[in-house]
Amino acid sequence: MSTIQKTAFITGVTGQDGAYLSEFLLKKGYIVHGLKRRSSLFNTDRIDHLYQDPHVDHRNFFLHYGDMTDGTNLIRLIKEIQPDEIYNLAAMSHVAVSFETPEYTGNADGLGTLRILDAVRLLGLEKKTRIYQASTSELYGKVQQVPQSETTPFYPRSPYAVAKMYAFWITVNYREAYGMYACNGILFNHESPIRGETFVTRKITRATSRIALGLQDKLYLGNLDAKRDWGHAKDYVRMMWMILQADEAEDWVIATGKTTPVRDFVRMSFAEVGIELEFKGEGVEEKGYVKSCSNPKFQLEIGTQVLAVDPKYFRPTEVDLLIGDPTKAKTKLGWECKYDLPALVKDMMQSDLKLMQKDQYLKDGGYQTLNYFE
Ligand code: NDP
Ligand code: GDR
Repeated sequence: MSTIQKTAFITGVTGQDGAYLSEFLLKKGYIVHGLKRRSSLFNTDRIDHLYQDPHVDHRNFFLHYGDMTDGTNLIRLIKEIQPDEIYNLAAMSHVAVSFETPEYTGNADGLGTLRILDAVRLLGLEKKTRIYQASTSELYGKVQQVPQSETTPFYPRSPYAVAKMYAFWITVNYREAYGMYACNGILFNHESPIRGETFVTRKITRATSRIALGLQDKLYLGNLDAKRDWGHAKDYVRMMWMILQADEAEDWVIATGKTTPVRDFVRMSFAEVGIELEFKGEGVEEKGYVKSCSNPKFQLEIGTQVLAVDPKYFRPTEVDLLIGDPTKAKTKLGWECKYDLPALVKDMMQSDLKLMQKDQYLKDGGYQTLNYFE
């Protein structure tokens, strides 16, 4: 039985989701084109295992330079690639950083989405090209109702979320105005061993590994009370693809349906290396201490302080509670999560422990290691 080989264009291919999605689509037999930014150093760590020598025949993975703020570049690329599916994952994706760079965030995350949609329209590809827009649970922002579903009203709480709200509605508008197959996946937080190092989960699993190995003394965090619905990125990229295979273009919530405070994520990460923590104090005075250490490999004394709150990580406006209702995706598309939170924490901790052991060898050999804890 012969099947027609599909072509996908992924913006944000060098990011966490772009890397997992590329792998997923290549395994499905797609030709994958990715948009990467020019940077002064290589920025392709997450996709280096997929890289193909440009001088060999029969390649199915291509990278193109470009930027979400450069409309002519996007039009030219989409014209050349003629994609069956576009996954618009590129974004300045850090909520706290968006308060520092609000105009750029609006341009890349909000107008960038318009540039993709309008390129497809301009090129007359409305009936050929399906578009996935990376929408976010940050749209819900200030808690109005839980669990949050496709019908929950939005109340964005950061320049990032406001930009993504424009992107959400312009996607809906182009679907309704021009009959385009364009969908929003409203994804709740999803993490993995290749999560960016400054998002809270990865910051925690990296620091926990470093503290256990004696490479770092303390972990500084902001709001420990924030609650997030955390899933595994591998489960979520599968859903991006499923969304574009559905008969009708719609918007979908993807979440686990469970929520956990940041403090408990810390607790679970330390538990993975046999360290039990106890928390004392409140607000900015809260601290975390070693209560017991059952793993003889790690020499942490009982009572050692390993966690402190630094108010510099507080946000001007916070999103306190996210918990998604994925009923629609489960019933209409048959989506299921393979990873629960303990499995996610285990996966991240195993990976970061290995990574930090490398740092330990380097340090023991007299080499400098990365000492950046943002
Ligand atoms: P990452 O931050 O890991 O990746 C973002 C990607 O966008 C990177 O490839 C980055 O390039 C690229 N990028 C940033 N700005 C530009 C620009 N101006 N032009 C071109 N490319 C750009 O994010 P994730 O993989 O975690 O998330 C993917 C998408 O999903 C994002 O849009 C995010 O906002 C959204 N999202 C993520 C969730 C999550 O929990 N992970 C939840 C809900 C939505 P570079 O590598 O060069 O920095
Ligand atoms: P979020 O993820 O803002 O939900 O956005 P992040 O991991 O940055 O924060 C989650 C919660 O943890 C609290 N927090 C800290 N956060 C960071 N980064 N660093 C800290 O030291 C720290 N201490 C406490 C935060 O205040 C927050 O409440 C992510 C991104 O991937 C977005 O692109 C995506 O849209 C949403 O998830 C869904």
